[in-house]
Amino acid sequence: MHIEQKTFIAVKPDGVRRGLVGEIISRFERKGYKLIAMKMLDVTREQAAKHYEEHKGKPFYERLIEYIQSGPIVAMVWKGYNVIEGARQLMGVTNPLDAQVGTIRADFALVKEYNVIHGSDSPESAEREIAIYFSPDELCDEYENMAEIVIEKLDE
Ligand code: D4T
Repeated sequence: MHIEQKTFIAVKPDGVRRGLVGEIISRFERKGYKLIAMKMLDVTREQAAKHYEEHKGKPFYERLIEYIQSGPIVAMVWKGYNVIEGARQLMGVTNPLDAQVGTIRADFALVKEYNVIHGSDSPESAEREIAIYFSPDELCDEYENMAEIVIEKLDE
């Protein structure tokens, strides 16, 4: 039985400003993940606080909140086979210097404070983060993408 998951991905303000939205979407599409929701928005202080509540009190917290509100983000929900771990593979680890060459952060970012993209790190965070940015009726999960058709065949 395959593990079908959803994850919350955001192109952060630096990624939007640098014109990396298309490049990032393209990498997720080529992998076979299914885009089920997307919008551009200015993150409110309330959304930012909810999103980064686990980091409250850390030395980089205030800068993080300022950064995520420094321009519009592109918020997305992607669905697919083990997409949470797979998306983190595509992104690379938090610090671009430690990220593997070929990942988004290694290819496009210099420092962890401006690392271009966010992705959920567990099914619980995915559910929590999706709810911060999307209402359930904004998820378009009715259509079938190619990868789903292939995976269904494996399940037969
Ligand atoms: P996000 O949540 O933005 O996708 O990042 P990660 O999941 O890769 O990393 P994280 O939650 O540990 O950190 C959140 C965010 O804070 C910035 N950060 C992190 C920072 O500015 N200084 C630091 O020392 C750390 C650990 C980068 C990402």
